[in-house]
Amino acid sequence: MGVVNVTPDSFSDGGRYLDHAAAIAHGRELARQGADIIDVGGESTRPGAEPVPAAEERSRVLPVVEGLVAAGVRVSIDTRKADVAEAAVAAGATLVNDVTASLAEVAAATGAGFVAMHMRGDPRTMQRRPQYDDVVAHVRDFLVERAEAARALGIAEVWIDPGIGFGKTVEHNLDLLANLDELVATGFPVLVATSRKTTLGHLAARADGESEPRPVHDRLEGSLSTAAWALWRGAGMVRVHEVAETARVVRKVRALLQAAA
Ligand code: HH2
Repeated sequence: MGVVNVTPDSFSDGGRYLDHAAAIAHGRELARQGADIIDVGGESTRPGAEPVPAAEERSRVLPVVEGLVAAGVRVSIDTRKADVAEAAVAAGATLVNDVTASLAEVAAATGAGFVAMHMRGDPRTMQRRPQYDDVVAHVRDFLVERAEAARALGIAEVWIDPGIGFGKTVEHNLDLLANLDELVATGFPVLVATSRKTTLGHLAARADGESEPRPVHDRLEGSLSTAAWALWRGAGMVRVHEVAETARVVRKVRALLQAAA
């Protein structure tokens, strides 16, 4: 899954694809590089982000969804709002990627697939001292409950996603990645999105013995190594900004998994 953020303020590519033509060209390029799905979003959910009015979000994403669908690209809509999801599916999107895990009814009514992601709180406040007794069990139980509810509504394609960075400390995120098999064991296909996130800056500093976390544009190795890790541990999809590099890694991981089978 390749990311196209049609926003001025996304944490890693804000402002680069606010122009519709630039966003469509970028999405087409990511598809050419090997993305099976392009995830189009019109509202940043980075920590501290302010919500965007629905009309503004619709006007950012709908022309991009239409342009990509017309080019034969499979599109998912990354939104927290029912009316944005509905309009995007009407424009040809076939997957509702919902960081609040609350839009299953919209997906069911429109015939789209559904991604249920775990987030604690909302983006404005979620990084204020998040705490869990057992983050892996908490996230797994929440996702299974949402995914089963989505299935009960008749949705055939239901993904679960631990929501790396959404109301979680670096240790929580690493714990979730280390125990991904607990999510895989639920039987629902697992989507993992670590690409360029803060935890990777800390992971790189820890692994490489550096005192400062790596900045956002210096996290490619972290993105690739966590994508490889996630796929090896059984994830079915990774959501990434750097598709060409990830696609090359995915092919190697697949070959290794086949050799090990
Ligand atoms: N992360 C982001 C956005 N959407 N969707 C899913 N399913 N899982 C994720 O972890 C996830 C997501 C945040 O990344 P990005 O879109 O690059 O940044 P921003 O929210 O600042 O636009």
